[in-house]
Amino acid sequence: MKLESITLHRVAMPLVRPFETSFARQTTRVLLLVHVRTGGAEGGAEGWAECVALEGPLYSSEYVEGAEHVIRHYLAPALLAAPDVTAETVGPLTAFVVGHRMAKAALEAAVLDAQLRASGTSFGGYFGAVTDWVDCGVSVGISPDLDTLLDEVSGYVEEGYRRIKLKIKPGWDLLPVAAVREMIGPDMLLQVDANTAYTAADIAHLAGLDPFNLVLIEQPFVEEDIRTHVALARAIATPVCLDESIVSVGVALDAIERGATSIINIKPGRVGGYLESVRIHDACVQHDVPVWCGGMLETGVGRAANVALAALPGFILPGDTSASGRYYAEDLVEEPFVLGTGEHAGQLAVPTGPGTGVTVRGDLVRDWALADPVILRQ
Ligand code: SMG
Ligand code: MG
Repeated sequence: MKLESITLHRVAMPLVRPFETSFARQTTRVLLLVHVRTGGAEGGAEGWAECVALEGPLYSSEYVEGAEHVIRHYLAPALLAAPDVTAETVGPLTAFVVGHRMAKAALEAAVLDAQLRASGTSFGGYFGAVTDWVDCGVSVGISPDLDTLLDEVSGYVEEGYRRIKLKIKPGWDLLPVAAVREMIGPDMLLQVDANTAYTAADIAHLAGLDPFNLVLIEQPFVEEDIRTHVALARAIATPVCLDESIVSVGVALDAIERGATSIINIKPGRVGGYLESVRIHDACVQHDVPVWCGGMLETGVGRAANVALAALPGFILPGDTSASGRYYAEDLVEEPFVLGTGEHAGQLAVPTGPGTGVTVRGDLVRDWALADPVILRQ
């Protein structure tokens, strides 16, 4: 396909409740949407994607304005100049730029959406989805107090979520975990995420999580520090799962072989795209390492693609693929994600339409715009 234009939309969407992690408290999701149009013989295909970078460089070094800048000045010009672009060539065509994986992932996903809409294939079909429904978990932020936390968690349990993830940090760990485990009972899947808030000096303290039978502890130490994750994995019974550290299939394999992680959180934005995500999935299946799909407070645009990815066979743990209503009163797509009922309680249906299978609501993209769209052409 020849790319005719790449349009960037910066929007701000109010969250239904504040989301607090060890690094920030968010009340609004500021995000970048990428819209591509193709020309050439196929003519007129369109694709949409969402860049998962947060407003500030707090979860990762990437952030919304930085992603917009690198797309405008480096990535988009390379793609717009290429005579033929497919999702499979976005990686090679943009490899001259170091890092900026979230920005690259958004471009790759938008091109993939256009390509698959043109051929009438769904994301799930393209990835090799093996199921029509995926198990959903929910990520619960740090609360002002235990009562508020228990209220929030019990609401999610009633809604049917199949797994609870608690955000933790020093000073907010053993007590909330104990209280939630007591409330939800011994069988409900429960895990924690520290977003790099601990250090090697906390290993003995983190062993205090072992009695609560957690599915995993996610990313307690800084992203470059594989060694301390190895030490923790040797010292505690709770499985260690890396998120921030895993930026490619090579890093994933290295971390697995060194014993730093026995479960992997796959976030397509963090690893540079859905194609690299599928490669990580395949490598993990080969090594018998379970994977699950992470979340970045996506709108329906990114969620649709994540749910399709989570339908691959290695995604055996529920993902942070929650329903639209967990985040937004009104989602950006015409088909908001709603949890199933009956045997599909706590699950989301994998979209089946061409591309992501969802339709972006142009009215909301305009209503929530933070700036005029940026239209890039060759
Ligand atoms: O999308 O439900 C979601 C959020 C899941 O906890 C979540 N994401 O480290 O895994 C993580 C965080 C990163 C984003 S925090 C704004
Ligand atoms: Mg995480």
